[in-house]
Amino acid sequence: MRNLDTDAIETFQNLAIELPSWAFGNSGTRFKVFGTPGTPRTVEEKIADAATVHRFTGLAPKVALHIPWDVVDDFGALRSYAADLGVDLGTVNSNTFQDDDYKFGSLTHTDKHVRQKAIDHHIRCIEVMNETGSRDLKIWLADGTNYPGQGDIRGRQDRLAESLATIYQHIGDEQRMVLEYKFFEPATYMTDVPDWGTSYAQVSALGERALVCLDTGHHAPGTNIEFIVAQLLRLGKLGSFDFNSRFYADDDLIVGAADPFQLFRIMFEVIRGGGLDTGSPVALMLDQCHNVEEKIPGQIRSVLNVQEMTARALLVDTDALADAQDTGDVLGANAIFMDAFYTDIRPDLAAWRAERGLPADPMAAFAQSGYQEEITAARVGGTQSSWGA
Ligand code: AOS
Ligand code: ZN
Ligand code: ZN
Repeated sequence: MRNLDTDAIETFQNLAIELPSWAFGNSGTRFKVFGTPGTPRTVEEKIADAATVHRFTGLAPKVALHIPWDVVDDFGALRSYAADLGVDLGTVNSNTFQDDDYKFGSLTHTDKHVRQKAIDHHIRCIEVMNETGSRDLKIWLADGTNYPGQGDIRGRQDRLAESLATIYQHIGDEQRMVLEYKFFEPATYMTDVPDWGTSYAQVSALGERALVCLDTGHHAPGTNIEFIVAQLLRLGKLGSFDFNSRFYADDDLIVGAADPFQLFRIMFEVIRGGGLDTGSPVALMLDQCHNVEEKIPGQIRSVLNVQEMTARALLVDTDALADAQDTGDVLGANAIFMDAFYTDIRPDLAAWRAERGLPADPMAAFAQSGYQEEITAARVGGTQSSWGA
């Protein structure tokens, strides 16, 4: 690959992205969920689609599950099914946001029975992980309040800490817990884990196998996300990413679609902080929904976008950059950074794929493969899966 030395190539080749099972189901807004022909009806069909993304890109060897949306009788069998298709089962996502009992909170609820129910759900998720071989339990909470005075902010933090500590006791030696933050939605006044600082404070109190999950769509406009990436890597507490992009809210759009330069800056800091080194503990996941575009090509586009910005970030001449930074050469440093971002590396990536027996143009290869037509014909009857079911 152009201008990449051996170390950079190794870093580049370490890129592996985990796909969310729910990206293959139908999703939408509160106004309408549009169905798509060929949408999976079962967990197995979602995994088959995820494996297809991996087959065409070589970039997506894992599928993240969501409990209870992806519940099956035999998770061990599901693991073998996935392995036969060439992928592993990845992060298990818990769900305490679709049950009436959680109207006023789950792990933070004032009623200890509701808290226990939410804790038990997470313990069940860990049991699933034991069967699927998954390393990570990802917790995103919808807990929060809509009106000032509605809840005791401090009390809710204390209950959250206690609930998380109970769950953490069940995390195995080879497993981890990652706590995702989000500054709004569904709660509108206060979210119980609104920012990286809160997530960091909560997971730091637990132990070294508790880490922060950074969803790129969960920040206020203008937030310098790459700074958060740099800081969490520096602290050794960046466990995983939920990649997506946004224009206005938690849009869950294709990563790199809204702001490729931001993705470049994030990948630069990931690389700078060792997040793509061999054996790195940082899991790169997507958390996306494809409301109007086709789902499998949507996922292919997403992983390719991450790959492309990773390659461009690796093009930064870091020695020259350090010199410029040390000598106060503001514009020189900026130019070195921007040169890499503006380098069109797509032909090099196409050649690199072809050398490895992958399609040079995965989007075109998928379109010509007939897979979409096949699943459209085969997946008739039954209920299409969707985000939330
Ligand atoms: C919610 O906004 C979050 O991004 C979560 O990661 C959530 O678990 C995911 O969207 C699947 O439900
Ligand atoms: Zn997320
Ligand atoms: Zn989100």
